[in-house]
Amino acid sequence: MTSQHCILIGAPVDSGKRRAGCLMGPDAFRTAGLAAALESLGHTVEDLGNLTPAPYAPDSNDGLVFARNETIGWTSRLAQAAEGALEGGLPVFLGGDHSLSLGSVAGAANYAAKAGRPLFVLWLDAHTDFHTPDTSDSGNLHGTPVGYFTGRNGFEGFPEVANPVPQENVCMIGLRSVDAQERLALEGSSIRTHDMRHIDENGIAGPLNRFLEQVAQANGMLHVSLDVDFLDPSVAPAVGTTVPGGATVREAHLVCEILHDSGLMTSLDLVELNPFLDERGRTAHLMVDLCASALGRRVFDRPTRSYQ
Ligand code: 4U7
Ligand code: MN
Ligand code: MN
Ligand code: MN
Repeated sequence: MTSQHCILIGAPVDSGKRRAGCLMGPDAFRTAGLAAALESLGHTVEDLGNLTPAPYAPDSNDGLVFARNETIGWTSRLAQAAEGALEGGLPVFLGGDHSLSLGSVAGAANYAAKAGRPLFVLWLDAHTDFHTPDTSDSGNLHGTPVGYFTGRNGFEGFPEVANPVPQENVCMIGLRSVDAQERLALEGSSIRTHDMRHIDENGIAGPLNRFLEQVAQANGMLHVSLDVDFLDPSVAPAVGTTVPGGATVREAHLVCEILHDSGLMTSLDLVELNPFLDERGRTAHLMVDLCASALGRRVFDRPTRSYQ
């Protein structure tokens, strides 16, 4: 197994929605033993501690969009951090709500552009997060990262997206809550969307393997964004946006195991954990176990599949 240098980046982002608690996420991941789990797999681990947002103007919060300026501050800080950390290893962003991915993915895209490689994004989520601040009914920016990093309009005041991720390079798995405006925009896009019915009928490995083949053929970098609500709330209750009918524990592990075997993942977000809503740390532990699977934990070795 190839050993990696894992760079843990705490991002206690809580500005992406009104219900507080995700700011406790990074410390919950640490408490659940993330660093030790990765070290036991032979990796080296460097924990950069928790980031703070770049300076931002106070938010009045009198309009629909919540904490816009604070999220702008986080976005520029996180983009910088992602671009920098990719120089030295595999960044693992410990969220924080999903608005952190405006920055983590934009920064990964900048790094990929410098390296002359395309960036691909695997979005594991109940939601598509394809809103813009103009289309969102809730005004919660954790529903907008994919809109942002694919270069949709409506993000005035946010750092300019220098290297938008092409829609063809985005694959979503786990979907079961898509708003009308997102559906409309997705219909005119080439983002690959796999809803839970698709997983029920076909299994989860097929669509993932097809996507990974595309990444490998393009010599792409791969950013994986894992939202806690990808999982069924019965096994992962520590999330504000529970949607029944999510991935099982085994489906989620299989995704992570396949990701590891592919050798293609270059950065990872663990997002939307709200420890305030957890039951004796079970969701934090499950997320840590999934991260360990993505970095090589397995029961038995098996022949490696080639994606080239
Ligand atoms: B998450 C929602 F209306 N679409 O925009 C919205 F259903 O990062 C949910 O995936 C967004 O958890 C969920 O508020 C964002 C809603
Ligand atoms: Mn999300
Ligand atoms: Mn979600
Ligand atoms: Mn959520």
